[in-house]
Amino acid sequence: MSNLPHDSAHTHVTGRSEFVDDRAKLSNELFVDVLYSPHAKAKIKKINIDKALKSPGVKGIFLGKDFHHNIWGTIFQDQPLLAETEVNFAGEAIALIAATHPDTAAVAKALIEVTYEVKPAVLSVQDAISLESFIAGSRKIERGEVEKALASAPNKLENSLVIRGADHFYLESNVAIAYPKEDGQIEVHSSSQHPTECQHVVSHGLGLGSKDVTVIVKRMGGGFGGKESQAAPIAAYAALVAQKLNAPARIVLTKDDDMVMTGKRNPFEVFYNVGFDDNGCITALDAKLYSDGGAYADLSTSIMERAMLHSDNAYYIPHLRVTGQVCRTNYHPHTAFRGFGGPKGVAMIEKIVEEVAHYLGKDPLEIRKLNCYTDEGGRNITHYDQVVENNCLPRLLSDLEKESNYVARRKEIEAHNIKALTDRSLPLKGLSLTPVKFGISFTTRFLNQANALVIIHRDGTLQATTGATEMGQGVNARISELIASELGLKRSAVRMMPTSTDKNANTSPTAASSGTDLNGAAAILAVRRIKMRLSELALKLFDIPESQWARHTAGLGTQEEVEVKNAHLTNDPNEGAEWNSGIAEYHGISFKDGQVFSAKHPEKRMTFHSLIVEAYHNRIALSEYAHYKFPGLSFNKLTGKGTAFLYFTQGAACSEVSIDRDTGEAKVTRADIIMDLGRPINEGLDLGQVTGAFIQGMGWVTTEKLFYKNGFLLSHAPSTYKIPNIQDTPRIFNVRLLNNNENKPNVRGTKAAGEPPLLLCLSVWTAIHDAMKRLSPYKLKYPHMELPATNEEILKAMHPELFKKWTKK
Ligand code: MTE
Ligand code: QUE
Ligand code: MOS
Repeated sequence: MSNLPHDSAHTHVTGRSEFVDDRAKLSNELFVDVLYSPHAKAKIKKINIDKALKSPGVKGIFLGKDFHHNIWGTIFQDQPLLAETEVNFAGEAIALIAATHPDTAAVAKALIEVTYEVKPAVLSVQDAISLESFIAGSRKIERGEVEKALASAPNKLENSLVIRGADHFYLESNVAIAYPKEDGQIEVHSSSQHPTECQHVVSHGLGLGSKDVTVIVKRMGGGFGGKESQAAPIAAYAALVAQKLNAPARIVLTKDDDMVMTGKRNPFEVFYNVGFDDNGCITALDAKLYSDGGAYADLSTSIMERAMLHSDNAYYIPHLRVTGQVCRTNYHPHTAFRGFGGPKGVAMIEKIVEEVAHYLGKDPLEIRKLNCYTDEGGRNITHYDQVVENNCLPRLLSDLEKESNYVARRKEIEAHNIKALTDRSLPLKGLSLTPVKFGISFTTRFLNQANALVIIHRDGTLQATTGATEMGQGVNARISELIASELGLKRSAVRMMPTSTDKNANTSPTAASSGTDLNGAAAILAVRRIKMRLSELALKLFDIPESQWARHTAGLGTQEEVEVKNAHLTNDPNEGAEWNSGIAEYHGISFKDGQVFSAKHPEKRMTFHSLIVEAYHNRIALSEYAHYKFPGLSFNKLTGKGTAFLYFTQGAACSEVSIDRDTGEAKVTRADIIMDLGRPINEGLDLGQVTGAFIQGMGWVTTEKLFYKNGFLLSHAPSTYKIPNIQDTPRIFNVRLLNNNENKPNVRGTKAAGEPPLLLCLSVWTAIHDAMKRLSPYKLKYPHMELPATNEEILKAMHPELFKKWTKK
């Protein structure tokens, strides 16, 4: 384990990191602007581009008909690249304007005349349900006898929860530059988590073979799921202009346009019936999940599936039925966002736990511990029949209870809130501790594969590429560290090169937190094959006087070459080493600190560089390519049963909030987090992911609220959309990693860190409820609030009578 800085830290902070729009402008380059619909639903009766075409500096205007295939979609191909006859959301692209300058493009855009016939739009999950406006069918995952268990439960609660969306708010908006190359080829530089998807959408859209489209992703200025599917049409827009006008074409969305055009985290509405005994042991749960998919399918069905698979979170619920239905509305197609469906499923069950505790007058932590998955009594099997291996949850709960000083603080807060009831100048305080268990793997099995290419140059430095894309999470730092460590080199000896579809094809999106797990494993397999050959060579060289080595003699043609077997290309991840126990060793040869030596006779040694030079002169291949897939996945989407995940990343957070009585503002005054990330590759990067994800999640559950008017997003800039800033972070913020050496299935015993800690933000949301519980209206009734619990939402809960006249129904 290391603690090296992010490989781009120094170029980021000095402004020298290259993002797509930093690429120098070519002299004939064109700028592409997008005209989109202001209406959520309308028929397009006419598009008149005549005036716009005559505008100075305009080189072309393109419509849906200009694409070879005007259709795309990640799971279902249901979405036009450019709307032709109808628009189904406000922000849906209709026309592309190619001009010599962004300003001239904007002038021309205003001259395009679109005649709409505005239609009634579906603008809520409720409306979609009553109109049966759905995307794909309803899904169900079920265990036990839910009806019976509910009927016989001593206590029952029935309720619902509204969960709203959130914008990804990556710093770099969607962007692409397409270069026309000889013989009809196109090269696209994109800010995408999924270059292969961009390649496919571009080639299909333009009527080219994939062989003629290369998509390159050097890095993103953040993705967070927002650039998993939705970067692809942007790439296609640039590519279309480049193809039609035979000139480089650059499209750079403004923040406002990006926010209006692209989908967000899916809003959800969930309905549940829960049965529990007098101790608070949950015996039955019947949950119905509805999500707002927006106008097109995008990834919403997979997101729903993950929500259903996370409706248990950390709890064993013997009789559990969860159904899921994606609704079709007239909002931008909602999409992947850190956690995918997980946060929605977990929000529901954590709210249920809080309600059960409130109903029984118990501390919610007691209910959590009581229902937590344990290895005893068969209470370690999920509703989809996967065994929870390496279960750290009980330990996380009890460790964090101690470390956060939960019991004492609970008492203090109780005493404080009693004072606050009579002294309104005091804030209300709340405390909550929530766990997370997040399954690592794509639930779509075929996506759980990756490939890597590793190259050793003759000076002993390396380049590597995989299908993984760098979005700030540090996947390049981690993979280069894995490669370097196998060869006993410093990380700085390995350069990760831009992700490119001409080197790594048929890749999956860098998503589901599995970027390092999948691509890092492929990279290790590749480097181990080279290492196998190098080890055999070293073993043989140690018995040959150096004067006879090929580098000295080969020029004269006098020396026999050392023959080395080509490492057999199996797909066994354990090739030569326990996956979990670290570095592989072959032929008793060790690689350490830039040296290669016999483990038994360490005096027999040479430098790594020297070995590489010798390998070259003996005509030994110094590059390798490998493919890797997660083993053991058996989830069946039809039955909703099986091993869906390679393992679970787990964690727990304890948050304290302080609520201003006049403004409803909730401040997180303290947060304590323990995360189980197995055996980290780079602890600093992992702590960064945990901290960042938690704060990003805090925004979702507190201040980030999307305001729409007739389906058009009004809050499309930081002035109206409030993400957390540095003052919003907890003043006391203790984050540590659990020491866990037992994650056998994954590369080096690590656990993915990207998404799981986001779900810990729910402790903030439940802590806000915890504070509200002290107020008189909520002695018996649970203080139901939406997610996010914005200042307004909290004020409304504090003073329901004052808000009556503004509240519908
Ligand atoms: N961290 C940063 N800095 N920027 C990002 O865009 N995306 C998150 C997470 N951490 C993201 C991030 C999401 S949604 C995922 S799925 C993972 O990173 C993807 O990368 P990984 O699989 O390499 O962890
Ligand atoms: C988590 C994810 C994804 C997922 C499933 C998860 C994801 C994703 C897909 C997906 C599914 C079907 C497809 C496809 C992608 O599934 O990011 O192209 O045909 O893209 O559990 O993050
Ligand atoms: Mo992350 S939501 O899987 O890109």
